[in-house]
Amino acid sequence: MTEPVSVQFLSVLERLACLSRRAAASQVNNLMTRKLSLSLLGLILAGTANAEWALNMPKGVTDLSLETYNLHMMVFWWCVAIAVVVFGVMIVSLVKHRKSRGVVAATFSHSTTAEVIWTTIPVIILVLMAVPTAETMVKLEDSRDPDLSIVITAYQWKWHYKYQDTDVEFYSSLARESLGARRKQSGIDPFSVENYLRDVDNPMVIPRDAKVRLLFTSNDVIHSWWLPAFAIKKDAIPGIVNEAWFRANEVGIYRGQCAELCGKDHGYMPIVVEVIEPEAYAAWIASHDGER
Ligand SMILES: [Cu+2]
Repeated sequence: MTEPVSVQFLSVLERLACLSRRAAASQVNNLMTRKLSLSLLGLILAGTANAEWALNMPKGVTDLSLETYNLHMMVFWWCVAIAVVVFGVMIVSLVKHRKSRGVVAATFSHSTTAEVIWTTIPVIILVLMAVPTAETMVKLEDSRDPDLSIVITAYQWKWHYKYQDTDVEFYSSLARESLGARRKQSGIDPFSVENYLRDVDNPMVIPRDAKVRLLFTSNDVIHSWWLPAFAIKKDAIPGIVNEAWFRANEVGIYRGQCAELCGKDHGYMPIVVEVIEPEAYAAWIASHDGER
């Protein structure tokens, strides 16, 4: 029996819809593949474009940043050794005692010798890690007798530096060039801006070889002052004063950023510290004292 025309028409329509659905699906797939390969390409290119890109923490330019780096590497190699031993024993046991070889499982439970060994070895490793760590932590906390103290107050979204015992104080905000380029449809290519989003209008200026004590607080929300070259990352919390110190060994410009999600412009409050020779610093402080 032939179907009525309307039913035939409906089935043709259904088949057409099915075909178009398949076509749409394959189009979406193509689009996804294209997008994915483009993003992967972008990632690879971004990696090569940024020469400063590195996986490990930097050694920094202070004695304590180097000590922190060495501690980090020591713990890292301990972890590698532990992983090699533990996974090695596991893999060897799995292969050597596999069922296909007809190995029968042991039936004992509790072994005092094993328990003593797997308690003693980790304790020894932890002590070996804890002793140098405690030594470094004591040094990190010892901010006595500084040559210079600076109060750093965080704002949404800039930093304020006040040099104690002087009239020097100023705000440090995102540099004008970055500010212009970050605006939507600014027409400025961010890659054409030097130190894009990592530059400020007024950097913090510090003399080389001076013990600088930093006091952190905040005017609004929690921020975090992070400068990898000095191995300092301290929270700036409203109503609380945190402390850190450093002695920079090398003249140079060091960059960091806020490391605590602090609002919509969290990504736009970089930190720049300029370490200069003591004589140049004396001239700088004299020219800025009472000016701002
Ligand atoms: Cu912040």
